[in-house]
Amino acid sequence: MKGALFDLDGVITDTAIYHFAAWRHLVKKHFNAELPDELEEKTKGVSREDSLQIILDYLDIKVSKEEFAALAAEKNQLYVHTLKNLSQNDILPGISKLLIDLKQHDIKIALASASKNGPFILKKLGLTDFFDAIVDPAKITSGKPAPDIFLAAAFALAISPYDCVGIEDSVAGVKAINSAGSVSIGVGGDELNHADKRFNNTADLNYQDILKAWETYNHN
Ligand code: B16
Ligand code: MG
Repeated sequence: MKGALFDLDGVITDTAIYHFAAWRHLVKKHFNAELPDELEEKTKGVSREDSLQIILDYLDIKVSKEEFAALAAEKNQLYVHTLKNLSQNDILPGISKLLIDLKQHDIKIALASASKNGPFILKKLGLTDFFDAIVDPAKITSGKPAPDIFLAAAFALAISPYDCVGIEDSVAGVKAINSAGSVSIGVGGDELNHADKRFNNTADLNYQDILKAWETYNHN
Protein backbone atom coordinates (compact mmCIF):
# COMPACT_ATOMS: atom_id res chain seq x y z
CA MET A 1 0.00 0.00 0.00
CA LYS A 2 1.44 3.33 -1.12
CA GLY A 3 -1.50 5.73 -1.32
CA ALA A 4 -4.76 6.58 0.41
CA LEU A 5 -7.48 8.34 -1.61
CA PHE A 6 -9.99 10.08 0.61
CA ASP A 7 -13.54 11.11 0.02
CA LEU A 8 -14.42 14.24 2.01
CA ASP A 9 -18.09 14.62 2.87
CA GLY A 10 -19.13 11.84 5.23
CA VAL A 11 -15.56 10.57 5.72
CA ILE A 12 -13.40 13.46 6.92
CA THR A 13 -16.25 15.66 8.13
CA ASP A 14 -20.00 15.32 8.25
CA THR A 15 -21.01 17.99 5.77
CA ALA A 16 -23.32 15.51 3.98
CA ILE A 17 -26.19 16.63 6.22
CA TYR A 18 -25.62 20.29 5.27
CA HIS A 19 -25.70 19.43 1.56
CA PHE A 20 -29.11 17.82 1.82
CA ALA A 21 -30.47 20.49 4.18
CA ALA A 22 -29.51 23.09 1.54
CA TRP A 23 -31.28 21.12 -1.22
CA ARG A 24 -34.40 20.81 0.98
CA HIS A 25 -34.38 24.54 1.70
CA LEU A 26 -33.99 25.39 -2.01
CA VAL A 27 -36.77 23.08 -3.14
CA LYS A 28 -39.15 24.32 -0.45
CA LYS A 29 -38.48 27.94 -1.40
CA HIS A 30 -38.75 27.59 -5.19
CA PHE A 31 -41.22 24.74 -5.68
CA ASN A 32 -42.91 24.46 -2.26
CA ALA A 33 -42.01 20.76 -2.32
CA GLU A 34 -40.50 18.29 0.17
CA LEU A 35 -37.70 15.80 -0.53
CA PRO A 36 -37.85 12.25 0.88
CA ASP A 37 -34.92 10.91 2.95
CA GLU A 38 -33.99 8.33 0.30
CA LEU A 39 -32.89 11.09 -2.08
CA GLU A 40 -30.09 11.91 0.36
CA GLU A 41 -28.28 8.63 -0.37
CA LYS A 42 -28.88 9.12 -4.11
CA THR A 43 -27.16 12.52 -4.07
CA LYS A 44 -24.25 11.52 -1.80
CA GLY A 45 -20.90 11.74 -3.59
CA VAL A 46 -22.72 12.99 -6.70
CA SER A 47 -21.74 16.37 -8.20
CA ARG A 48 -23.78 19.52 -7.53
CA GLU A 49 -25.22 19.54 -11.06
CA ASP A 50 -26.01 15.81 -11.15
CA SER A 51 -27.62 16.10 -7.69
CA LEU A 52 -29.86 18.94 -8.93
CA GLN A 53 -30.86 16.88 -11.97
CA ILE A 54 -31.75 13.90 -9.75
CA ILE A 55 -33.90 16.19 -7.57
CA LEU A 56 -35.66 17.86 -10.54
CA ASP A 57 -36.35 14.44 -12.08
CA TYR A 58 -37.85 13.27 -8.80
CA LEU A 59 -40.07 16.38 -8.68
CA ASP A 60 -40.83 16.01 -12.41
CA ILE A 61 -39.88 19.65 -12.99
CA LYS A 62 -38.16 21.02 -16.07
CA VAL A 63 -36.19 24.27 -15.95
CA SER A 64 -34.23 26.31 -18.49
CA LYS A 65 -30.43 26.15 -18.61
CA GLU A 66 -30.24 29.56 -16.94
CA GLU A 67 -32.65 28.57 -14.13
CA PHE A 68 -30.67 25.36 -13.61
CA ALA A 69 -27.42 27.31 -13.19
CA ALA A 70 -29.11 29.81 -10.85
CA LEU A 71 -30.57 27.02 -8.68
CA ALA A 72 -27.17 25.28 -8.43
CA ALA A 73 -25.50 28.56 -7.46
CA GLU A 74 -28.14 29.36 -4.84
CA LYS A 75 -27.81 25.87 -3.30
CA ASN A 76 -24.06 26.40 -3.04
CA GLN A 77 -24.55 29.78 -1.35
CA LEU A 78 -26.89 28.19 1.20
CA TYR A 79 -24.45 25.33 1.75
CA VAL A 80 -21.32 27.46 2.10
CA HIS A 81 -23.15 29.71 4.56
CA THR A 82 -23.75 26.71 6.86
CA LEU A 83 -19.98 25.99 6.78
CA LYS A 84 -18.98 29.32 8.28
CA ASN A 85 -18.37 27.89 11.77
CA LEU A 86 -16.64 24.71 10.56
CA SER A 87 -13.44 24.05 12.56
CA GLN A 88 -11.05 21.30 13.74
CA ASN A 89 -13.85 20.22 16.12
CA ASP A 90 -15.79 19.01 13.07
CA ILE A 91 -13.20 16.43 11.96
CA LEU A 92 -14.91 13.05 12.32
CA PRO A 93 -13.61 10.69 15.07
CA GLY A 94 -10.56 8.62 14.13
CA ILE A 95 -9.63 10.70 11.07
CA SER A 96 -6.85 12.87 12.56
CA LYS A 97 -5.09 9.82 14.02
CA LEU A 98 -5.47 7.91 10.76
CA LEU A 99 -3.93 10.78 8.75
CA ILE A 100 -1.00 10.97 11.21
CA ASP A 101 -0.45 7.18 11.07
CA LEU A 102 -0.58 7.14 7.26
CA LYS A 103 2.03 9.92 7.09
CA GLN A 104 4.25 8.09 9.59
CA HIS A 105 4.18 5.03 7.34
CA ASP A 106 5.05 7.15 4.24
CA ILE A 107 1.66 6.62 2.63
CA LYS A 108 0.79 9.43 0.19
CA ILE A 109 -2.61 11.03 0.73
CA ALA A 110 -4.97 12.53 -1.87
CA LEU A 111 -8.43 14.06 -1.81
CA ALA A 112 -10.91 12.53 -4.28
CA SER A 113 -14.01 14.53 -3.42
CA ALA A 114 -16.77 15.50 -5.82
CA SER A 115 -17.03 18.77 -3.92
CA LYS A 116 -15.75 21.97 -5.49
CA ASN A 117 -15.61 23.28 -1.90
CA GLY A 118 -13.01 20.62 -0.93
CA PRO A 119 -9.93 22.88 -0.56
CA PHE A 120 -11.97 25.45 1.42
CA ILE A 121 -13.31 22.76 3.79
CA LEU A 122 -9.85 21.16 4.34
CA LYS A 123 -8.51 24.61 5.21
CA LYS A 124 -11.30 25.25 7.72
CA LEU A 125 -10.55 21.85 9.30
CA GLY A 126 -6.81 22.63 9.43
CA LEU A 127 -5.99 19.48 7.41
CA THR A 128 -4.61 20.89 4.15
CA ASP A 129 -0.98 20.02 4.94
CA PHE A 130 -1.72 16.29 5.20
CA PHE A 131 -2.69 16.16 1.53
CA ASP A 132 -0.09 15.51 -1.17
CA ALA A 133 -2.71 16.07 -3.90
CA ILE A 134 -6.24 17.44 -4.22
CA VAL A 135 -8.15 16.54 -7.37
CA ASP A 136 -10.13 19.40 -8.93
CA PRO A 137 -13.55 17.82 -9.60
CA ALA A 138 -14.28 20.54 -12.19
CA LYS A 139 -11.68 18.84 -14.42
CA ILE A 140 -13.30 15.38 -14.16
CA THR A 141 -15.69 14.54 -17.00
CA SER A 142 -17.54 11.62 -15.40
CA GLY A 143 -18.37 11.81 -11.71
CA LYS A 144 -18.75 8.93 -9.21
CA PRO A 145 -19.69 6.05 -9.80
CA ALA A 146 -17.27 6.42 -12.73
CA PRO A 147 -13.69 5.69 -11.60
CA ASP A 148 -12.24 8.94 -13.03
CA ILE A 149 -11.77 10.95 -9.83
CA PHE A 150 -9.97 8.08 -8.04
CA LEU A 151 -7.81 7.42 -11.11
CA ALA A 152 -6.93 11.13 -11.21
CA ALA A 153 -6.09 11.08 -7.49
CA ALA A 154 -3.73 8.09 -7.88
CA PHE A 155 -2.21 9.72 -10.98
CA ALA A 156 -1.62 12.97 -9.05
CA LEU A 157 0.29 10.95 -6.43
CA ALA A 158 2.22 9.15 -9.21
CA ILE A 159 1.10 5.81 -7.72
CA SER A 160 -0.69 2.92 -9.43
CA PRO A 161 -4.41 2.78 -8.40
CA TYR A 162 -3.73 -0.89 -7.50
CA ASP A 163 -1.37 0.32 -4.75
CA CYS A 164 -4.02 2.59 -3.23
CA VAL A 165 -6.96 2.26 -0.91
CA GLY A 166 -9.99 4.54 -1.41
CA ILE A 167 -12.13 5.53 1.58
CA GLU A 168 -15.79 6.38 0.93
CA ASP A 169 -19.18 6.75 2.61
CA SER A 170 -21.36 6.68 -0.52
CA VAL A 171 -22.70 3.87 -2.71
CA ALA A 172 -21.55 5.73 -5.85
CA GLY A 173 -18.11 6.36 -4.33
CA VAL A 174 -17.45 2.71 -3.42
CA LYS A 175 -18.44 1.70 -6.97
CA ALA A 176 -15.99 4.31 -8.31
CA ILE A 177 -13.11 2.93 -6.18
CA ASN A 178 -13.87 -0.63 -7.26
CA SER A 179 -13.88 0.40 -10.93
CA ALA A 180 -10.58 2.25 -10.45
CA GLY A 181 -8.99 -1.02 -9.27
CA SER A 182 -8.08 0.31 -5.82
CA VAL A 183 -9.08 -1.45 -2.60
CA SER A 184 -12.37 0.04 -1.36
CA ILE A 185 -12.88 0.91 2.28
CA GLY A 186 -16.53 1.73 3.02
CA VAL A 187 -17.63 3.73 6.05
CA GLY A 188 -21.31 3.13 6.75
CA GLY A 189 -24.04 0.50 6.82
CA ASP A 190 -25.09 -2.49 4.72
CA GLU A 191 -25.64 -0.30 1.65
CA LEU A 192 -21.82 -0.39 1.36
CA ASN A 193 -21.48 -4.18 1.28
CA HIS A 194 -19.89 -3.86 -2.19
CA ALA A 195 -16.81 -2.40 -0.43
CA ASP A 196 -13.81 -4.74 -0.03
CA LYS A 197 -13.77 -3.83 3.67
CA ARG A 198 -16.48 -1.98 5.57
CA PHE A 199 -16.32 -0.11 8.87
CA ASN A 200 -19.48 1.05 10.63
CA ASN A 201 -18.10 4.51 11.36
CA THR A 202 -14.93 6.58 11.07
CA ALA A 203 -13.94 5.87 14.71
CA ASP A 204 -13.31 2.25 13.65
CA LEU A 205 -10.94 3.20 10.80
CA ASN A 206 -7.30 2.45 11.63
CA TYR A 207 -4.03 2.04 9.78
CA GLN A 208 -3.45 -1.66 10.63
CA ASP A 209 -6.89 -2.86 9.46
CA ILE A 210 -6.69 -0.74 6.32
CA LEU A 211 -3.25 -2.18 5.50
CA LYS A 212 -4.59 -5.70 6.11
CA ALA A 213 -7.52 -4.99 3.76
CA TRP A 214 -5.14 -3.76 1.05
CA GLU A 215 -2.92 -6.87 1.49
CA THR A 216 -5.97 -9.13 1.22
CA TYR A 217 -7.88 -7.50 -1.63
CA ASN A 218 -5.37 -5.67 -3.87
CA HIS A 219 -5.47 -6.55 -7.59
CA ASN A 220 -1.72 -6.69 -8.26
P1 B16 B 1 -20.21 20.80 -4.03
P2 B16 B 1 -17.86 13.93 -1.53
C1 B16 B 1 -19.87 15.38 -2.53
O1 B16 B 1 -18.72 15.29 -1.76
C2 B16 B 1 -21.13 15.31 -1.69
O2 B16 B 1 -21.25 14.03 -1.08
C3 B16 B 1 -22.34 15.56 -2.55
O3 B16 B 1 -23.51 15.55 -1.75
C4 B16 B 1 -22.18 16.93 -3.24
O4 B16 B 1 -23.27 17.17 -4.12
C5 B16 B 1 -20.87 16.95 -4.02
O5 B16 B 1 -19.79 16.67 -3.14
C6 B16 B 1 -20.62 18.28 -4.69
O6 B16 B 1 -20.33 19.24 -3.72
O7 B16 B 1 -21.59 21.32 -4.34
O8 B16 B 1 -19.63 21.34 -2.75
O9 B16 B 1 -19.28 20.96 -5.20
O10 B16 B 1 -18.73 12.99 -0.74
O11 B16 B 1 -17.47 13.43 -2.91
O12 B16 B 1 -16.68 14.45 -0.74
MG1 MG C 1 -18.88 11.26 0.73
